[in-house]
Amino acid sequence: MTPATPRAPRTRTVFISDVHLGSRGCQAEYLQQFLRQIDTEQLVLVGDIVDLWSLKRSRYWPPAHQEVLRTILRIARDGTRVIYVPGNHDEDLRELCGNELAGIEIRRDFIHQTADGKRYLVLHGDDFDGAVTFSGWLKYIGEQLYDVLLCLGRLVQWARRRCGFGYWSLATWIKEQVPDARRYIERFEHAAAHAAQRHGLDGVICGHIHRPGIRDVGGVRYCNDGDWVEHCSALVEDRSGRLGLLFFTGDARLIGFAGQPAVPAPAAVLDVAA
Ligand SMILES: [Mn+2]
Repeated sequence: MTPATPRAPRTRTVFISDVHLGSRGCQAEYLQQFLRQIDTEQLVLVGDIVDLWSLKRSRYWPPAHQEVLRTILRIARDGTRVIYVPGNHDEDLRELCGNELAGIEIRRDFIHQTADGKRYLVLHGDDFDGAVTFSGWLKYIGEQLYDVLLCLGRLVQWARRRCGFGYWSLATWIKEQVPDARRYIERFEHAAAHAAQRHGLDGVICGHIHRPGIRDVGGVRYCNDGDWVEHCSALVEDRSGRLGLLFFTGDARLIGFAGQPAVPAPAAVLDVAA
Protein backbone atom coordinates (compact mmCIF):
# COMPACT_ATOMS: atom_id res chain seq x y z
CA MET A 1 0.00 0.00 0.00
CA THR A 2 1.37 3.40 -0.95
CA PRO A 3 1.07 5.95 1.82
CA ALA A 4 -0.92 9.03 0.88
CA THR A 5 1.39 11.80 -0.29
CA PRO A 6 1.13 14.72 2.13
CA ARG A 7 -0.26 17.63 0.15
CA ALA A 8 0.83 21.16 0.89
CA PRO A 9 -2.02 23.47 1.98
CA ARG A 10 -3.09 25.99 -0.66
CA THR A 11 -2.22 29.06 1.39
CA ARG A 12 0.43 29.74 3.96
CA THR A 13 -1.58 32.06 6.20
CA VAL A 14 -5.13 33.38 6.43
CA PHE A 15 -5.76 36.43 8.65
CA ILE A 16 -9.28 37.38 9.70
CA SER A 17 -10.58 39.74 12.37
CA ASP A 18 -13.60 41.68 13.57
CA VAL A 19 -15.97 38.76 13.26
CA HIS A 20 -18.09 39.94 16.23
CA LEU A 21 -19.68 36.58 17.06
CA GLY A 22 -22.50 37.19 19.52
CA SER A 23 -23.61 40.41 17.85
CA ARG A 24 -26.32 40.82 15.25
CA GLY A 25 -23.95 42.40 12.73
CA CYS A 26 -21.85 39.26 12.33
CA GLN A 27 -22.07 37.68 8.86
CA ALA A 28 -21.62 34.20 10.36
CA GLU A 29 -23.06 32.23 7.44
CA TYR A 30 -20.60 33.71 4.96
CA LEU A 31 -17.74 33.19 7.38
CA GLN A 32 -18.76 29.61 7.97
CA GLN A 33 -18.70 28.91 4.21
CA PHE A 34 -15.35 30.65 3.92
CA LEU A 35 -13.78 28.71 6.81
CA ARG A 36 -14.99 25.42 5.38
CA GLN A 37 -13.23 26.15 2.11
CA ILE A 38 -9.86 27.37 3.30
CA ASP A 39 -6.89 25.06 3.28
CA THR A 40 -4.11 26.84 5.07
CA GLU A 41 -0.98 26.19 7.09
CA GLN A 42 -1.83 28.93 9.58
CA LEU A 43 -4.98 30.77 10.57
CA VAL A 44 -4.56 34.00 12.51
CA LEU A 45 -7.55 35.50 14.33
CA VAL A 46 -6.68 39.17 14.69
CA GLY A 47 -9.17 40.14 17.40
CA ASP A 48 -12.82 41.00 18.00
CA ILE A 49 -13.69 37.42 17.14
CA VAL A 50 -16.23 37.03 19.95
CA ASP A 51 -17.99 40.28 20.81
CA LEU A 52 -18.08 40.09 24.61
CA TRP A 53 -19.27 43.73 24.84
CA SER A 54 -22.34 42.89 22.86
CA LEU A 55 -22.92 39.65 24.77
CA LYS A 56 -22.77 41.56 28.06
CA ARG A 57 -25.53 43.87 26.80
CA SER A 58 -27.76 41.14 25.46
CA ARG A 59 -27.52 37.41 25.06
CA TYR A 60 -27.48 36.61 21.38
CA TRP A 61 -25.89 33.37 20.28
CA PRO A 62 -27.59 31.73 17.28
CA PRO A 63 -26.53 28.25 16.06
CA ALA A 64 -24.62 29.79 13.12
CA HIS A 65 -22.28 31.53 15.59
CA GLN A 66 -21.69 28.32 17.52
CA GLU A 67 -20.99 26.62 14.18
CA VAL A 68 -18.22 29.15 13.40
CA LEU A 69 -16.55 28.45 16.76
CA ARG A 70 -16.81 24.73 16.13
CA THR A 71 -15.25 25.10 12.69
CA ILE A 72 -12.32 27.10 14.08
CA LEU A 73 -11.74 24.39 16.71
CA ARG A 74 -11.89 21.73 14.02
CA ILE A 75 -9.38 23.61 11.86
CA ALA A 76 -6.99 23.69 14.84
CA ARG A 77 -7.58 20.00 15.54
CA ASP A 78 -6.89 19.08 11.91
CA GLY A 79 -3.37 20.43 12.14
CA THR A 80 -3.58 24.07 11.07
CA ARG A 81 -1.64 26.34 13.40
CA VAL A 82 -4.23 28.73 14.86
CA ILE A 83 -3.18 31.92 16.64
CA TYR A 84 -5.70 34.16 18.42
CA VAL A 85 -4.80 37.78 19.13
CA PRO A 86 -7.71 39.16 21.22
CA GLY A 87 -9.00 42.64 20.39
CA ASN A 88 -10.91 45.22 22.43
CA HIS A 89 -14.31 43.55 22.07
CA ASP A 90 -12.80 40.31 23.38
CA GLU A 91 -10.23 41.91 25.67
CA ASP A 92 -11.22 39.71 28.62
CA LEU A 93 -9.38 36.96 26.74
CA ARG A 94 -6.17 38.99 26.89
CA GLU A 95 -5.70 37.53 30.37
CA LEU A 96 -5.06 34.25 28.62
CA CYS A 97 -2.27 35.59 26.40
CA GLY A 98 0.75 33.31 26.42
CA ASN A 99 -1.41 30.22 26.89
CA GLU A 100 -2.73 27.59 24.57
CA LEU A 101 -6.38 26.59 24.62
CA ALA A 102 -7.81 23.70 22.59
CA GLY A 103 -4.76 23.86 20.35
CA ILE A 104 -5.13 27.62 19.80
CA GLU A 105 -2.22 29.88 20.76
CA ILE A 106 -3.37 33.09 22.42
CA ARG A 107 -1.05 36.06 21.95
CA ARG A 108 -1.22 39.78 22.68
CA ASP A 109 0.72 40.46 19.49
CA PHE A 110 3.52 38.75 17.56
CA ILE A 111 5.85 39.06 14.61
CA HIS A 112 4.80 37.15 11.53
CA GLN A 113 7.47 36.25 9.00
CA THR A 114 6.20 35.69 5.46
CA ALA A 115 7.59 32.98 3.19
CA ASP A 116 9.79 35.60 1.49
CA GLY A 117 11.31 36.68 4.79
CA LYS A 118 9.40 39.92 5.43
CA ARG A 119 8.56 40.62 9.07
CA TYR A 120 5.18 42.01 10.10
CA LEU A 121 3.87 43.18 13.43
CA VAL A 122 0.50 41.49 14.04
CA LEU A 123 -1.91 43.09 16.49
CA HIS A 124 -5.59 43.96 16.64
CA GLY A 125 -5.16 47.73 16.38
CA ASP A 126 -7.10 49.27 19.27
CA ASP A 127 -3.61 50.07 20.57
CA PHE A 128 -3.65 53.03 18.17
CA ASP A 129 -6.95 54.53 19.34
CA GLY A 130 -5.02 56.94 21.54
CA ALA A 131 -2.91 58.11 18.61
CA VAL A 132 -5.94 58.75 16.44
CA THR A 133 -7.58 62.01 17.41
CA PHE A 134 -11.19 61.19 17.89
CA SER A 135 -12.89 63.49 15.52
CA GLY A 136 -13.29 60.32 13.52
CA TRP A 137 -16.48 58.56 12.61
CA LEU A 138 -16.19 56.11 15.51
CA LYS A 139 -16.85 58.83 18.02
CA TYR A 140 -18.82 60.80 15.50
CA ILE A 141 -21.57 58.30 15.05
CA GLY A 142 -20.78 56.14 18.05
CA GLU A 143 -21.02 52.42 18.44
CA GLN A 144 -24.76 52.50 19.06
CA LEU A 145 -25.50 54.28 15.83
CA TYR A 146 -23.14 51.92 14.04
CA ASP A 147 -25.32 49.04 15.26
CA VAL A 148 -28.40 50.81 13.92
CA LEU A 149 -26.65 51.29 10.57
CA LEU A 150 -25.76 47.61 10.43
CA CYS A 151 -29.34 46.71 11.27
CA LEU A 152 -30.72 48.96 8.52
CA GLY A 153 -28.08 47.51 6.22
CA ARG A 154 -29.40 44.01 6.86
CA LEU A 155 -32.86 45.14 5.78
CA VAL A 156 -31.45 46.66 2.61
CA GLN A 157 -29.43 43.52 1.97
CA TRP A 158 -32.52 41.35 2.43
CA ALA A 159 -34.43 43.46 -0.10
CA ARG A 160 -31.51 43.41 -2.55
CA ARG A 161 -31.29 39.65 -2.33
CA ARG A 162 -34.96 39.26 -3.10
CA CYS A 163 -34.38 41.35 -6.19
CA GLY A 164 -31.39 39.22 -7.17
CA PHE A 165 -28.65 41.75 -6.37
CA GLY A 166 -25.33 40.85 -4.77
CA TYR A 167 -23.93 41.76 -1.39
CA TRP A 168 -23.65 45.45 -0.53
CA SER A 169 -22.96 47.22 2.76
CA LEU A 170 -24.89 50.33 3.76
CA ALA A 171 -22.46 51.16 6.59
CA THR A 172 -19.50 51.05 4.20
CA TRP A 173 -21.27 53.27 1.71
CA ILE A 174 -22.20 55.86 4.34
CA LYS A 175 -18.66 55.97 5.70
CA GLU A 176 -17.36 56.64 2.18
CA GLN A 177 -19.51 59.79 2.17
CA VAL A 178 -18.13 61.17 5.44
CA PRO A 179 -14.82 63.10 5.07
CA ASP A 180 -14.10 62.67 8.79
CA ALA A 181 -14.24 58.91 8.39
CA ARG A 182 -11.59 59.02 5.69
CA ARG A 183 -9.33 61.21 7.84
CA TYR A 184 -9.78 58.84 10.76
CA ILE A 185 -8.73 55.88 8.61
CA GLU A 186 -5.67 57.74 7.35
CA ARG A 187 -4.54 58.62 10.87
CA PHE A 188 -5.02 55.05 11.98
CA GLU A 189 -2.98 53.73 9.04
CA HIS A 190 -0.14 56.10 9.85
CA ALA A 191 -0.12 55.20 13.55
CA ALA A 192 -0.02 51.49 12.70
CA ALA A 193 2.70 51.91 10.08
CA HIS A 194 4.75 53.99 12.51
CA ALA A 195 4.63 51.18 15.09
CA ALA A 196 6.07 48.74 12.53
CA GLN A 197 8.74 51.25 11.60
CA ARG A 198 9.75 51.78 15.22
CA HIS A 199 10.32 48.05 15.60
CA GLY A 200 12.38 47.95 12.40
CA LEU A 201 9.83 45.71 10.68
CA ASP A 202 8.64 45.56 7.08
CA GLY A 203 4.99 46.09 7.87
CA VAL A 204 1.99 45.74 10.12
CA ILE A 205 -1.05 43.45 9.97
CA CYS A 206 -4.12 44.53 11.92
CA GLY A 207 -7.90 44.90 11.89
CA HIS A 208 -10.12 46.96 14.23
CA ILE A 209 -11.35 49.74 11.91
CA HIS A 210 -13.43 47.50 9.63
CA ARG A 211 -11.62 48.74 6.58
CA PRO A 212 -9.68 46.18 4.52
CA GLY A 213 -6.64 47.49 2.71
CA ILE A 214 -3.04 46.99 1.71
CA ARG A 215 -0.98 50.14 1.25
CA ASP A 216 2.57 51.36 1.53
CA VAL A 217 2.61 53.96 4.29
CA GLY A 218 5.81 55.74 5.29
CA GLY A 219 8.08 53.09 3.81
CA VAL A 220 6.38 50.10 5.42
CA ARG A 221 3.46 47.99 4.29
CA TYR A 222 0.15 48.50 6.06
CA CYS A 223 -2.26 45.55 5.84
CA ASN A 224 -5.75 45.49 7.27
CA ASP A 225 -7.70 42.24 6.98
CA GLY A 226 -11.08 44.01 7.24
CA ASP A 227 -14.06 42.44 8.99
CA TRP A 228 -17.01 40.03 8.81
CA VAL A 229 -19.65 42.63 9.59
CA GLU A 230 -19.47 44.81 6.47
CA HIS A 231 -16.84 43.48 4.08
CA CYS A 232 -16.47 39.72 4.62
CA SER A 233 -12.76 40.00 3.89
CA ALA A 234 -9.56 38.13 4.71
CA LEU A 235 -5.88 38.82 4.24
CA VAL A 236 -4.23 35.85 2.59
CA GLU A 237 -0.55 34.96 2.28
CA ASP A 238 0.15 32.60 -0.60
CA ARG A 239 2.94 30.02 -0.57
CA SER A 240 5.49 32.46 -1.96
CA GLY A 241 4.79 35.02 0.75
CA ARG A 242 2.67 37.46 -1.23
CA LEU A 243 -0.19 39.10 0.62
CA GLY A 244 -3.57 39.73 -0.96
CA LEU A 245 -7.06 40.65 0.15
CA LEU A 246 -9.94 38.37 -0.47
CA PHE A 247 -13.62 39.28 -0.34
CA PHE A 248 -16.12 36.55 0.25
CA THR A 249 -19.88 36.52 0.29
CA GLY A 250 -21.82 33.34 -0.17
CA ASP A 251 -24.10 34.38 -2.99
CA ALA A 252 -21.57 36.46 -4.91
CA ARG A 253 -18.86 33.95 -4.09
CA LEU A 254 -15.36 35.28 -4.59
CA ILE A 255 -15.72 38.96 -5.42
CA GLY A 256 -12.08 39.61 -6.02
CA PHE A 257 -8.61 40.40 -4.87
CA ALA A 258 -7.38 43.86 -4.06
CA GLY A 259 -4.13 45.27 -2.83
CA GLN A 260 -0.53 45.48 -3.97
CA PRO A 261 0.68 43.05 -5.01
CA ALA A 262 -2.42 41.01 -5.62
CA VAL A 263 -2.28 37.27 -5.48
CA PRO A 264 -2.69 36.46 -9.17
CA ALA A 265 -5.15 33.60 -9.22
CA PRO A 266 -7.87 33.74 -6.57
CA ALA A 267 -9.16 30.35 -7.68
CA ALA A 268 -5.83 28.85 -6.68
CA VAL A 269 -6.28 30.10 -3.15
CA LEU A 270 -9.89 29.13 -2.64
CA ASP A 271 -11.76 26.56 -4.60
CA VAL A 272 -14.70 28.83 -5.20
CA ALA A 273 -14.35 29.87 -8.81
CA ALA A 274 -17.65 29.04 -10.47
MN1 LIG B 1 -11.74 46.31 17.56
